[in-house]
Amino acid sequence: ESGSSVGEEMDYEIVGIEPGAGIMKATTSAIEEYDSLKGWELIESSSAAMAAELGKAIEDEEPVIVTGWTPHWMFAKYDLKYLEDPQGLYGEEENIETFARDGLKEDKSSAHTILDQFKWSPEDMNAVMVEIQEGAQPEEAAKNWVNEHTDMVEEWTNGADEVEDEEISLAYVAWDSEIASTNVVAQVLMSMGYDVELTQLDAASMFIAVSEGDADAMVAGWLPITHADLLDEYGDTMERLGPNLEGAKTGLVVPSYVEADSIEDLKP
Ligand code: PBE
Repeated sequence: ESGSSVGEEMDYEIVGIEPGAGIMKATTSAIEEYDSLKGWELIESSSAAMAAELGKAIEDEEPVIVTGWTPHWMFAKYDLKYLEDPQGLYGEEENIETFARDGLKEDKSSAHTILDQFKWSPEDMNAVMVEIQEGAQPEEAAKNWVNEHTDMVEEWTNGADEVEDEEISLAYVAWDSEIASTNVVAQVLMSMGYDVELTQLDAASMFIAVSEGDADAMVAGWLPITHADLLDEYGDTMERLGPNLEGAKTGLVVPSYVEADSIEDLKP
């Protein structure tokens, strides 16, 4: 075959996000496990910079490969595909799960009830993400979504009493999906009278904060694969409240014009 390979055109670089994200660990394994990724490099970046690089490459019609996930607004904005992962390193479907610190149920039962009942769909999360991407402040987009979905919010707050002068802290990571979910939950807790503090951390620090009781809860645990190591390490010292979203996914993502369908189609 003549001409440059897809890999060559991409400089054998995968555009990553924040170090510490599960998808960065999975991609490091992928580079070790797939012969087709021999010699490729995973570039540490941030979620925002990754999305910007993807957008720029698409504008220039150049090949690019990023660590991606759904729900994410970039699938609404661009024509993208996941590269097949025959070795299953990124897992199949992921759930996003809610975790509370031990004792939250006794200390702040109303918030605990709401966190336990919080559950929405990828489409719901996507709507909030798209509005933020189009320029709305996260609080504003979350407030709008909450105002337009009173039926769902009623389900989440069912059986929870309004409170006065109570504080609650939520830890999250600056992934677009978690900015959306955490702000929506914050708006609902605020509507019930809570004074909500949001703390932005990296993935491990988020698990540590909840496990040590420095944060009351988080809605950002991706399982069974993405945060499996963190669950292993900190899961015993927190309360697992179960999925708040089903049907999430992570993997290597390319614009649909890239001539590869599987990780195995890339060339070392
Ligand atoms: N993500 C988004 C995270 C979980 C949520 C896929 C970037 C991660 O890889 O840890």
